[in-house]
Amino acid sequence: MSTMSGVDGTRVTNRSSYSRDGRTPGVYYPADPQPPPRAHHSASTRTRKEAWSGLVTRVVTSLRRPLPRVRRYLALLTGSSTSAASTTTASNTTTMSGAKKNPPAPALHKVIMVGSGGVGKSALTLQFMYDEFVEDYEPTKADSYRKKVVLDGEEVQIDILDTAGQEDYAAIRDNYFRSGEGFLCVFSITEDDSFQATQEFREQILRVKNDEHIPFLLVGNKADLTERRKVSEAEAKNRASQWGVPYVETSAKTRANVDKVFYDLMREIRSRKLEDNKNTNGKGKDPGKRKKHKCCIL
Ligand SMILES: Nc1nc2c(ncn2[C@@H]2O[C@H](COP(=O)(O)OP(=O)(O)O)[C@@H](O)[C@H]2O)c(=O)[nH]1
Ligand SMILES: [Mg+2]
Repeated sequence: MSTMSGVDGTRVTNRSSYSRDGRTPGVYYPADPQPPPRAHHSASTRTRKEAWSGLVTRVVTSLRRPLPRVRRYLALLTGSSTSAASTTTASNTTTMSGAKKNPPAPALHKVIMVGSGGVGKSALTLQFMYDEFVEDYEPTKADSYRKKVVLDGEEVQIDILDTAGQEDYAAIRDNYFRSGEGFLCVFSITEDDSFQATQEFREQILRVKNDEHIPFLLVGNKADLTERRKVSEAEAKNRASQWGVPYVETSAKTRANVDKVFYDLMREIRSRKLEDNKNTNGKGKDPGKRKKHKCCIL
């Protein structure tokens, strides 16, 4: 092995022996009329066939490297192609959609409290909402409350409209009723007038909703005041069965059956919505056919 300096001063290292004229193959000497042929072009070291096959190999290798990436991009763009590409696409979609999609909002069930003043509509609502019995609640105040609850393992929201006072104006009252999906019709077992008034509330609701199967519970409140009872359980049950609705006695004071009336009503609303959905999907009967209550113009 020897080391020589080339014309430009760069070091040239040659492991082969010198050629006969003492020059190193592959090195250009300015005295030459033509640069000498490059060593690998020499027919003596490599045949023409080998040169071609080497060139083809290099081209194929350089093309092969970016191909998988190009193929993957194409697959993403067209949504098709190789199994590897479709697996990537599918898993990306799942991840991306899983991360982007918001969880569905819990179902909202709208409940309306109706009944004469002083029967305990607000006391029942506040007991259900905040677990407390309010002795002196503002009698003329109408309020709406919303709470997340778990109904048979499913998280739902209940919206309670506690009506009062304004329902004297028919237009306002009708608007309230129209927005309701279910009704708790409350009377006090200590006051017969409040029991009689339930008949009118029922009629108003049926007229506005035009649906005699609207989710509805008859509620006899103040059940703790047994010594002051004026409305018998049998009488109330009889009316409820005439209407085809459940009758439940409650006490906002002791909390007896408070949760029950709200949860039972939500269950009715929920199954009613499911039934309506089935009907609108064309699998059941026409929801209009269920509405049997007719307006009577006198
Ligand atoms: N003992 C007893 N008193 C009740 C009960 N529910 C309500 N009250 C009382 O009855 C009064 C009227 O109740 P309120 O909820 O304001 O009636 P609303 O007008 O229907 O909303 C209040 O003084 C309450 O404390 C109950 O279940 N038992
Ligand atoms: Mg009230």
